[in-house]
Amino acid sequence: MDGRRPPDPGGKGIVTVYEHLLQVRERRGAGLMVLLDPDRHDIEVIERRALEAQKAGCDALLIGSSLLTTSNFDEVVQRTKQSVDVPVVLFPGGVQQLSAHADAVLFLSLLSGRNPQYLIGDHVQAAPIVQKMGLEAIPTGYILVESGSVSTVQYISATSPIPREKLDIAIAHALAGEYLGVKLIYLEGGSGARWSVPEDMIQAVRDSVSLPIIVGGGIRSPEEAHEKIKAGADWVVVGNVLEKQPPGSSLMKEIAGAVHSA
Ligand code: 1GP
Repeated sequence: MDGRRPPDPGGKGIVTVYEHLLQVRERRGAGLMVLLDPDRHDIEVIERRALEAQKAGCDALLIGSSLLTTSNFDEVVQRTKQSVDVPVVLFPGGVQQLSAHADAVLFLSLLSGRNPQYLIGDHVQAAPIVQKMGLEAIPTGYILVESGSVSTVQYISATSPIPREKLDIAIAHALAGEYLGVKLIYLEGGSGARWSVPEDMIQAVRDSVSLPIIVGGGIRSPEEAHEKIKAGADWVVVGNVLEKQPPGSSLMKEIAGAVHSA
C-alpha cells in the first residue's frame, strides 16, 4: 500500500483500486471501463463524457493516449477526477502521462513486444515518479493483438502484435506475465481497431491463466462487448466508438448493460 486512499464506491472499506476492480467483478460479473483520450477532445468534452460514463454505469475511467500531443494532461486528470466518483485510472502511453490526481496507474509492460523501452525502460523512469506521487501501481501485462491494420500503439512502440490465429503464442505471453507477477492481463486490439480481439483467443487465455483479463480495442456494440465477456473477459474497455456519439446517445448505457448482464 502506498498510503493513499482511493475511492470507496461501495462503502465497503475497499482501499485499493485493484481491490475495487475485483469487487466489481464479483458483484456485477464483469465491468466496463471507458477510455478518455486527452488528444481527441477539449477538457470540457472529456469532463462531460466522464460524467456521462458514470451515469451510464461504467465502473472505472481510463485516461491515456498512445501519442500524447496535448500539454494539459495533468489538468485533464484533475478535472476528470473532480467530476466523478468512479476510480480514475491512468493508461499511459509514456512516462509523461502520469498525474498525482489519478487514483491508480496501469503499470503496463508491453509483453507482446521485444522493445526494451516498453518492457522495462520507461518503467525505470516512471517508478520513482509514481512513488513520489503516491499513485497505486497496478502491474499489467499488455498484449497487443493483430487487428486488421497497423494500430497507433503498434507503430509508436515499434513492436509486432500477436497474429490473431496464434492462440498458443497469446497463451504463452499471458502465462509468462502471470509467472512474472503481473496482476492483470490486457488483451489489446488498439484504439479504433478494425477487428477486436477474437473470442477464441480470449477463451484460450482465460483457460490458461488465473489473472483477471481486460479486453479492449475496436469494440463498438453491446453485442460485441457481451461476446468478449462471455468468452472470458472480466473487463471491457471502450473508447473510440463513444467519442463519435452525439450528446444524449444511449450507446454507453447499452454497452454497460450488456457487460453487466453477461
Ligand atoms: C484502446 O482498448 C482501448 O487502447 C479502447 O479501444 O478506442 O477502440 O474502444 P477503442
